[in-house]
Amino acid sequence: MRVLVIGGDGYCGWATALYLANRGHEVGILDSLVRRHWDNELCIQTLTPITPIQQRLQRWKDLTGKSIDLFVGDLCNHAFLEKAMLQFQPDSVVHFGEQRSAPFSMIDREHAVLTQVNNVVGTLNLLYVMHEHFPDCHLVKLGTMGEYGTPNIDIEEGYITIEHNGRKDTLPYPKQPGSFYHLSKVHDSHNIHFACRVWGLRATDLNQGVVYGVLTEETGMDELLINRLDYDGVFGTALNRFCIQAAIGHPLTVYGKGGQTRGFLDIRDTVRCIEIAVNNPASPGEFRVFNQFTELFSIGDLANMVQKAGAAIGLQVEVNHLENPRVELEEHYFNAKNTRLIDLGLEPHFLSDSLLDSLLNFAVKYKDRVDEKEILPRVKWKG
Ligand code: NAD
Ligand code: USQ
Repeated sequence: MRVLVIGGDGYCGWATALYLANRGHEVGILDSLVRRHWDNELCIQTLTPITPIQQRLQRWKDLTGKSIDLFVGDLCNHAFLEKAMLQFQPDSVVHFGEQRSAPFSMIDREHAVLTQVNNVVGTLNLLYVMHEHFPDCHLVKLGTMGEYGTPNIDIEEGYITIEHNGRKDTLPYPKQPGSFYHLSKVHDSHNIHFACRVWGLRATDLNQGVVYGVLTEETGMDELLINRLDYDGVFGTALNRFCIQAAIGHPLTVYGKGGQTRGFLDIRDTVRCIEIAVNNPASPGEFRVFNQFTELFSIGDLANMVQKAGAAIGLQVEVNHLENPRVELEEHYFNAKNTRLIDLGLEPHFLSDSLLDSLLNFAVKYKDRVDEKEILPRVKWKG
């Protein structure tokens, strides 16, 4: 299949583009490289030294003989997007190309607006190009588990059947997101659902949990193919941050009580889930939703696991409970379904199976690149 990976220079997108190319798909990458620009603006760097996209792709070609087409430009520029899609002629579009940090979206009005315009307008442009030129193309869109929030009932995969005043219907699951970023994903989901209903487009919304890990078979082939690994207080995510904090002897930064429970998955499962979605397209007019995570953990549990795994490799890890910069429940019920990808063949990697050690060892290898000033959170939800 011809698969266009939008956001293919980013953490999930880079690993996915190489994985799909290695499994015989014809892959293109479309990316504005804006994430590298945001890193520069915030004066932060990934733990790992990532090379420019052109160099990465040249190395991939030299190693494997496979080329990946590159389109550098902004999804929010409709004319650019239309031209790139007409040139590439995708059967599937995998869309990772958004501003994806909750803290970034909560910095101030400007960053909230930037996040929502970038994400919602980009996705809307894509829907229009698909409607006008590629009505049969399958959209695989990265959503987030955070769209649901933390309701006091079980979370279903996208839809819930409700009985009300003696009548029954299956409706989109209620959304209570926790940041302007997470809200942008809800707006996307509504727009995509509408485009499927009205224009008959086919789409899969992957409500992904927090991704951890850095190595996939392909990104581990060569130092020049290395993936990014964010650890700073804006783009770094919980478990990746904890491992890097442990590696440099910084106390782990648990926000508040640490009872916040989320869905998590290994980046090796991210790439496999995308492959499953691409190989099993939604039907015309179908807006399909999969919850894409493999295990549920509370933040406090994760900190304890990192502490234990650290001790096993000789690291003394302290756990700190910081005042929570976010507004969120710190103790709550959380039980989300995740059977649909497993039914289609996903065989999860589990955190307990040595990943923690390999992630910690990786963090130790690059620890000299860490800027300690960037560890503590610097964005507060209440401003
Ligand atoms: P990332 O920031 O590493 O990568 C995103 C890429 O998209 C970047 O290379 C960026 O330059 C590009 N991009 C952003 N806006 C663009 C635009 N308007 N036009 C073209 N390119 C654009 O993010 P990531 O961690 O790889 O996340 C990818 C997707 O997966 C996001 O949509 C995110 O919401 C979702 N997701 C990520 C995680 C996680 O833990 N990392 C968890 C759940 C969902
Ligand atoms: N947290 C800590 N300490 C830290 C970092 C985070 O306690 O040092 C807590 C947060 O308060 C939150 C939880 O860990 O309760 C998760 O935070 P996170 O920064 O790891 O993840 P989040 O902001 O939710 O966003 C990340 C990705 C986003 C994706 C989302 C999936 O950046 O793109 O959509 O995970 S989910 O969380 O399922 O919505």
